[in-house]
Amino acid sequence: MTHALDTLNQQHSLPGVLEFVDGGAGLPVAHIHTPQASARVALQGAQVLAWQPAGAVPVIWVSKAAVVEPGKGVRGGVPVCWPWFGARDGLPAHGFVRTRMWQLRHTAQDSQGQVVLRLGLTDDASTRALWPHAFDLELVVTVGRTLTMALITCNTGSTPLTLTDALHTYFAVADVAQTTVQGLDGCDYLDKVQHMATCRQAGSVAFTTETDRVYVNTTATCVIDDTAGQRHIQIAKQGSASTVVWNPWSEREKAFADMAAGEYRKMLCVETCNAGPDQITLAAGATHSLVAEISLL
Ligand code: TA6
Repeated sequence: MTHALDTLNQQHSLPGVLEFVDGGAGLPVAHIHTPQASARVALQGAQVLAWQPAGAVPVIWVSKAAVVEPGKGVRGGVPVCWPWFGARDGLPAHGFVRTRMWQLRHTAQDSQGQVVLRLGLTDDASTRALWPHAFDLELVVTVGRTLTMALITCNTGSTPLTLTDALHTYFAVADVAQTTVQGLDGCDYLDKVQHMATCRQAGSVAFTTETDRVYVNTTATCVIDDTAGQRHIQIAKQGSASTVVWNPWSEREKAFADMAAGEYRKMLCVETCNAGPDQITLAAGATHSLVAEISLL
C-alpha cells in the first residue's frame, strides 16, 4: 500500500492542496485543503467522507463507530448507490460500486480554486456476474464553497440498460429533532416504514420517529433547516427524479453495528436519487448524469 500511496501521490497530488493518505486498513483517501474548504474522498467506493467550507463545522456526517475495511462501505459520508437503489434479492443492497476500489482518473485545481477529482469504474467479469451490462461510471467531485458530485453513467454496451442510483448523502445536524427539510411539500412518497404505502407530504419534513421515504417525481432543491445548529444546508440537483429522506431514530439505529448509541440525533440523509418508479433507461452509447450540489446558505 505504501507503494500504491507513493504512486498516487506522484501522479495525482496537488502540492499544498491535495495529498493521498492511508485512511485506515491501507485504503487510500484524498485529503483536500484549500482556503475555501476541506474534504476527504476515499477511493474505495468513490465515497466522499468529509466536506466543510472554511469556518464551518462538518457538513457531512460519519459515524464514530464506522468501520474502515476493504470491501465494506463506511457508515456515513456519501455512499454511491448504483446500479440499483435499495434491496435486491440475493444481491448487495444499494448496488455493488460502493464497496469497490475505483480508479483515480484525474485531479486538478480549477480557475476558481476548487479542487476537482475524477474517479472511474468500468465493468469486468465480477460486475457482469452481478449485473450483465457494460458500463463506464465516473464520479466527479468538486470541492469548494459548494460540494458538487456528478455521477456519470455511460452505457458502453450494445443494448439498452435500466438503472436506479443515489448519492446517499449523510448530513451532520446539531439535533435531528429540531431539524426540518424544506422543498418536498405536496410530493408523493413511498413510505418504507409503512410497507411502501404511498403518502403525500404536507409542509416540511420533521423528525419524531423512524423516517425512511422515497419522494418520487421531484426535481426540487431541498433545504435542511438545522435549527439547533443555526444553519441551513441547501441540496440542489440535476438528473434526479427522486429524493430519499432517512433517519433511523432510536430503535432502528440499534440494528446498525457501525452506528454508536444515540447518534441518530446528529444525522439525517437527504439523498439525490432516481429510485422506486423513477428509473433511468440508457440506450447503447447514451450517458446520464446525476448531480448534487451542496452548499451552506
Ligand atoms: O436510503 C435509506 C436506506 O435505504 C434505509 O432503508 C437504510 O437501511 C439505509 O439506507 C442504510 O442502508 P445500508 O445498506 O447502508 O445499511
